[in-house]
Amino acid sequence: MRALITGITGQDGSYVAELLLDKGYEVFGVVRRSSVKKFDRIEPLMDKIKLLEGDLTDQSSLDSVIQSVQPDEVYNLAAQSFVPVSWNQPVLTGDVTGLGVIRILEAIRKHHPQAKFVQASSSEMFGKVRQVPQTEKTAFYPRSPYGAAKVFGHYITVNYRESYGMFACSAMGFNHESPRRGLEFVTRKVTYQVARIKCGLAKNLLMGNLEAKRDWGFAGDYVRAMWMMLQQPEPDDYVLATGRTHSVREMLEVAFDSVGLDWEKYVEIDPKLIRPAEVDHLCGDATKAREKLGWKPEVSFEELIKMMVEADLEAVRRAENGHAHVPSVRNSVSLSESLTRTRLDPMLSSCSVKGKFPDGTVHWSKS
Ligand code: NDP
Ligand code: GDR
Repeated sequence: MRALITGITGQDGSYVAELLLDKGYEVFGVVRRSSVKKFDRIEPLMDKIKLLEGDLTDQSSLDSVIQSVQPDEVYNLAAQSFVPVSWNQPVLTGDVTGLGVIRILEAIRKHHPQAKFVQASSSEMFGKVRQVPQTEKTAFYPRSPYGAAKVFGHYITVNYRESYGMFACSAMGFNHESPRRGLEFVTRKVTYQVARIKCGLAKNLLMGNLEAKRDWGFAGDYVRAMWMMLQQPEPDDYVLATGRTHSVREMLEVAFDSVGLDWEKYVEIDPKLIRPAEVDHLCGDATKAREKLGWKPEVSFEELIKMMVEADLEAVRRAENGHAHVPSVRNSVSLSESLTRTRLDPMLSSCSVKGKFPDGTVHWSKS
């Protein structure tokens, strides 16, 4: 079997690639050209996967990729995925995260229509939620350019399935995290800074809205569900969620508690990190995925946050011992910085892979 993954350099892309290689797939990834290579997450897989240049904003590159690979399965994970950036770069976000979906679907329709396709849709589509918990049938009310672009991506996936009979599925994913999460997302921002505080390298943590609630799961569990969706006799859409919700405040508590610290002594609110419009309360109902796919998430919220803190502690300690470079990520990220700092991850980009964490994720040391 041949699989093509867009966004293979991202968090989910690296987990999907690993999963499919384990299952004996031939794995191809689409990467965009950049002056600095950002292959850190897939470094251990580099001799087993094939990378092709392409960009979701460029139809001709996607046409060529589909024509040359002729994949059995396509995982469309590429996106401008950081919500705050979508207010700063709304047109780019619409182009990549929204129109990018139709470009890849068009490439498949024209050049290899039998390929099975899964779109990484998002709980951000539910936004100002109309119903708790959210199911596949809950009405959408996106609260950011990112959420609106994902609504387009979702509906165009459904439309290509219904218009052309394509095997196109939408994975309506709630927040999923891991030690490979980008440093700008709230869980990783917290676990990384907790590790630095514990090691005496930082004194405080600036945060935005602590009352927002998210349904957080482990990325490894969610990519397994995407694969399961493509093994079904019929294409369909599935909510992927744990069904449990926690506030950012609770997440802080778990993260600081895990290293014996009191979060209230370190956390300060920076009003600049509050979003123009917030998604207050996400909680997914994954009954359909459980009943039809036989899927259920295996890592609990507490296990997830502890796993991330542990991984960050190990990385920071290795750095302290001179085995790796510690990023001097400034704690006081201003709004403009947070809006423009898309995926700056200096630790990961300046390090090479030296081994694996207990969850199978890679860790890093100075190259
Ligand atoms: P990441 O931000 O970690 O990865 C995004 C990927 O998209 C990167 O590989 C990036 O490449 C690539 N990309 C960005 N722009 C382009 C472009 N113009 N052309 C080609 N590739 C591009 O995201 P995640 O792995 O966390 O998420 C994967 C997908 O799932 C995304 O679509 C996201 O919106 C969606 N999603 C994620 C959830 C989560 O909680 N993680 C929940 C719901 C949906 P590069 O390395 O070059 O920047
Ligand atoms: P989200 O994830 O916007 O849900 O999108 P993120 O981790 O960025 O924010 C979650 C919640 O935490 C609040 N928050 C902060 N967030 C960040 N990043 N930094 C902070 O300092 C901070 N303080 C409080 C936010 O306001 C928000 O309520 C993620 C992405 O992966 C999307 O691509 C994906 O589609 C959705 O999850 C489901």
